[in-house]
Amino acid sequence: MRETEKIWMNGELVDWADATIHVGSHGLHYGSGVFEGIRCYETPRGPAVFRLTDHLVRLRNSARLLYMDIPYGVEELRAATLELIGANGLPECYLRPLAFYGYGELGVSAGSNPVETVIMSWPWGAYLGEEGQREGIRAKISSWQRVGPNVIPHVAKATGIYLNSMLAVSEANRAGYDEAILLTAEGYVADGSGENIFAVKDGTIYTPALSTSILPGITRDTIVQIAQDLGYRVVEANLIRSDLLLSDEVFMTGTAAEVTPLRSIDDIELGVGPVTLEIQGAYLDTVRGRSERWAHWLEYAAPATAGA
Ligand code: PPE
Repeated sequence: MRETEKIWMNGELVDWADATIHVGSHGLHYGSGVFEGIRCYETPRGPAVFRLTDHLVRLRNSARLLYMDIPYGVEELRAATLELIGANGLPECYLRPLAFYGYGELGVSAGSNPVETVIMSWPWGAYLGEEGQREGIRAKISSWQRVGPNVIPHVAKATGIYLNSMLAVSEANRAGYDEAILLTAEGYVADGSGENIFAVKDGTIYTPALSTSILPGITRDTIVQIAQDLGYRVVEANLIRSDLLLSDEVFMTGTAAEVTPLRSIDDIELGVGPVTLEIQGAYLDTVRGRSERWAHWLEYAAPATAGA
């Protein structure tokens, strides 16, 4: 991780090195936190955060599912995020808001612990590599099942749930693959360790429904709308692994991963196809402020320079 100057912590900007917590913090012991991953892009009108408010609303909803009251509202966190971007002065960055139960009682029940709220920002390039984004990555179906809706609410972007992702991606990496695809207990395709998944077959685009233990990805929602606007039929479907293996194209989406093609799954070659490349191009045009159609998704960090 490349260090930046400041971190926003509980209402103020502190130096990177000073953003520390006690080892007795609840969130460290039990994974009791919620977080977001957001990207700020350089655009012709200055740095713009992609769908910032939507991400912060998801953060609030994630907290609600963990009985957690974040002491800052969406509007306050929005202002804090923009302030941090200004303070660190990077044209592009990844943003990581995080709220977790802090130091107080130990023991699983977190009722009386304070909630700590932070926002970090740092430069983060292509999540699955520049080459992966261009030439596609090699994925493996995981032996680990995606956490089910009655295990941990998968619509919450909760820190503890990421042990599931960590195991899956570690298994895949150790076996020589770039990324894992997790299935539900019933065998339906859910998502990647940090991405949603799409399959293209005979010109139609398929993606697992929100009920299939997936994170309701903001990039997923973006891609559905962009693809429909480009004239594609997008269908939410229960997909099994062979649906992926017999698709014409498969790609993954996420804030960090953007749109990344899967060139093979379990060593069955798929290659990188034209629909994926068209959608990838349209997505990058959108986040980089080159599309009027979706301009409302960009939240500018420095309104003073807007239109300059
Ligand atoms: N599924 C999972 C499991 C997931 O973690 C992400 C985001 C997505 C789908 C896509 O969601 P969205 O970003 O809203 O389109 N994963 C974050 C990276 C995780 C990591 O820290 O590594 C991200 O992309 O920011």
